[in-house]
Amino acid sequence: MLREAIYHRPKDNYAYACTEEELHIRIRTKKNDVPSVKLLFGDPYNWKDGEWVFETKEMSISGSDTLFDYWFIAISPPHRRLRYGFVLQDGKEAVYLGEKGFSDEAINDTAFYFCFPFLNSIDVFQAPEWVKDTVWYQIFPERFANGNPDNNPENTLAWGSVPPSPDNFFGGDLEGVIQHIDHLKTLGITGIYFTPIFTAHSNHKYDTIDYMEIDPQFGDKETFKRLVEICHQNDIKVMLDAVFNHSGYYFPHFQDVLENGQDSKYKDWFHIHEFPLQTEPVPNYDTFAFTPFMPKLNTENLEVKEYLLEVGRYWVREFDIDGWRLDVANEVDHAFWREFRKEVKAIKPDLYILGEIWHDSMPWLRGDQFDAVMNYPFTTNVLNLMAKKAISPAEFVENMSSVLHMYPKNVNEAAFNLLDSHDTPRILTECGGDTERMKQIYSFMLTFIGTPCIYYGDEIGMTGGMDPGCRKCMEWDESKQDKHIFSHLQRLIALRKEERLLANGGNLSFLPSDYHEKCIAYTKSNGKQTLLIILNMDDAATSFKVPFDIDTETISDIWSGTEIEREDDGFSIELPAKGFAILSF
Ligand code: ARE
Repeated sequence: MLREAIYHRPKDNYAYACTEEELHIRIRTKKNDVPSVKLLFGDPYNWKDGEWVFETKEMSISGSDTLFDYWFIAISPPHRRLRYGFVLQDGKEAVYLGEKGFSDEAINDTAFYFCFPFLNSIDVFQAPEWVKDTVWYQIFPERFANGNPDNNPENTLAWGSVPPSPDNFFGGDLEGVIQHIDHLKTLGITGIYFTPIFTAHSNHKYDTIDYMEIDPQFGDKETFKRLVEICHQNDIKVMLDAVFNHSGYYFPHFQDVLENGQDSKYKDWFHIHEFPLQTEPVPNYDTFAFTPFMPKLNTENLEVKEYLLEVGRYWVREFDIDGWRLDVANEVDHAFWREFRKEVKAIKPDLYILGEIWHDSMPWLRGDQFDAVMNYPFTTNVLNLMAKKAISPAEFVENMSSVLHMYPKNVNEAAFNLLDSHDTPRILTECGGDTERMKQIYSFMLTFIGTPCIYYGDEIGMTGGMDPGCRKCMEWDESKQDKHIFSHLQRLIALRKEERLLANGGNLSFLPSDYHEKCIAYTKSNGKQTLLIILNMDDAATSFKVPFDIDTETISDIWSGTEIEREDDGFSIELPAKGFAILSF
C-alpha cells in the first residue's frame, strides 16, 4: 500500500456538509492500490467504560483519475458532530489513518482522528436552487442585434459587413435583445448572461467609465428596466458582468489622478508605484494584465470598497437583476468578495454570484464568497477529447473525475459549464466545422452536472476563432442559420426541463473505466430512476452493452423516443457515429 499517495484533509472537497444533516467524506488513494477503505467514526463525546465508542462502514469509489482512486461515503451523525478516521486494507495489511498519521491499530484517543466539529446549517454551501434548472445564454451586447440605430456610436458599420476587430462597432444594443426575445424563448433558454453594459470606451465595455450608467450605445436605464421585465415575464433570468478588478482609463477618478498626481483625492483608489503616472512604455501602476487602459482598483481602500459595493447593490435593488458575473474575480481580495456577498444577498438572497476564475477555485467556493465559477477546466477537458481528439475517452473520464473531485457535490451542481465564450474560439470552429460533433458536445454539456451556458450564435452554427474572431455579429439571415443545430439544442433544453433528473438532483457517476473504449457513459440516478447517457466517440456506428441488471423487458431511449427490447444477454444499443442515447430505467 503506497501510504504517500493517501490523502485526506477536512473540510473543502474532502469533508463537507452537503445538507444540514449529511456529511460527505472523501479520501484519495493511489489508483488500483487499496481494495478496501472503511470509515471509522463516532461521536467525539461518546465514551463507555473508558473506551471511545466508534463503528466502521465501507466506503465506495466515486471516481478515479490518472493517479488516484477517490473513496466516498455520506454520513448523517445523530448529533451533527464527528470524529473519524479510515481503515485501509490490502491483502497484506490494515492501517488506521487519523489526523495524527498512520497507526497499525485503532487508537483509543479521539485526538488521533480527524474532526468535523459541528454541522452548522449556516455553513452549508447553498447556491440558489433555481440555478440548477437554468440553461444560460451568453450575449455580447455590441454584436447581438442593432435594435435602435439612433444610439449607434460614431463609425458604426453595417451589421456583419466586415470581420470584428478589437476596435470596430456594429451598433448592437438592448433594444436589439428585446426585439429578439422570441428567438431566445423558442430556443428555451432560461437565463441570459450579458457581458458588460455600463458606460465604457471600448466595444467590449470591460474598461468602465461609469458603473452607474448604461452605455449610451446600448440604450438607457428605462430600456434596461424594460428588458429585465420582459425577460422575467418570459421566465428568463438576467445576469450582469461586474468589472471590479479594474476600471477603464477614462474612469473619472483615474483621470483625476492623471491630472492632479499626488494631490488627487483618488490617488489611493489605485495601486500606483510612483508619480507622475506614466502609461508607456510600461504603466507605473497596477493594471489588468499589462493593459495600461485598465488600471487595477484598490478594493482594500474603504472608499473604493463602498463605491463598488453600492454598484453591486444598485443594479439588484433598482433593476431586480438575478445574478452577477465577476470579472477577473481571482485578482480581487477575498475580504471584498465576502462583503460583496453579504450586501447583495441581503437584497436578493437567491441572487447567483458567479466568479470568472479559470483555475482551481476552492478558496472562493466555501459558501462565503461565490456560488460558482465559470467551469473552464470542464471546457478544456471536453475540447481535448471531443473537438481536438487529443485524449482518449478513458482519459477524458479520468480528467473529468478529477475535475468533479476538485469540489464538493453541491458546488458541482451549480457550476457554470460552458464550451466557449467571448474569450475563446467558438466550439464549432474547435470542431473544424463538424456540426454533428458539435451537437454531440452540446448533448454532453446539457446532460451533465452543472448549469450549462450557450454562447450566442452557437445555436445557429456560427464560427469564429480567438477574440475578436469569436465576437462576430449575430447572423439573423435565416437562410444562413443552421436550423438543425437550433432544433437539436431546443430539444435538449426541452428534455432537460421535462426530465428533472437530467437537470437537478440525483447522483452522477461515470461507468467503470474499462467501459470507455469508444464512448463516454455516465448515470444520473436518484434511487428510484436511473438515466444512462452514452455518447459514441467512435467515427463508426457502434453497439454498446447496457451493463446493468434491469428487470424489465424494454427500456426507453428518451432522446430518440425508441424502446429497446431485452435480448438473451441483456440490453444493448446501436449508436451512429457521434450519436448518443439517454436510456431511462
Ligand atoms: C484583447 C485581446 C488581447 C489583447 C488586448 C489588448 O484579447 O489579446 O492583448 O485586447 O488590449 C477584455 C476584452 C479583451 C481584451 C482585454 C484586455 O474582452 O478583448 O483583450 O479586455 O484589454 C485571463 C484572465 C481573465 C480574462 C482573460 C481575457 O484570467 O479574467 O484573461 N477574462 C476577462 C474577460 C475578458 C476581458 C477581461 C477579463 C478584462 O472575460 O473579456 O478582456 O476585463 C488562460 C488563463 C486565464 C486567461 C485565459 C484567457 O486559460 O488561465 O487566466 O484569462 O487563458 O487569456
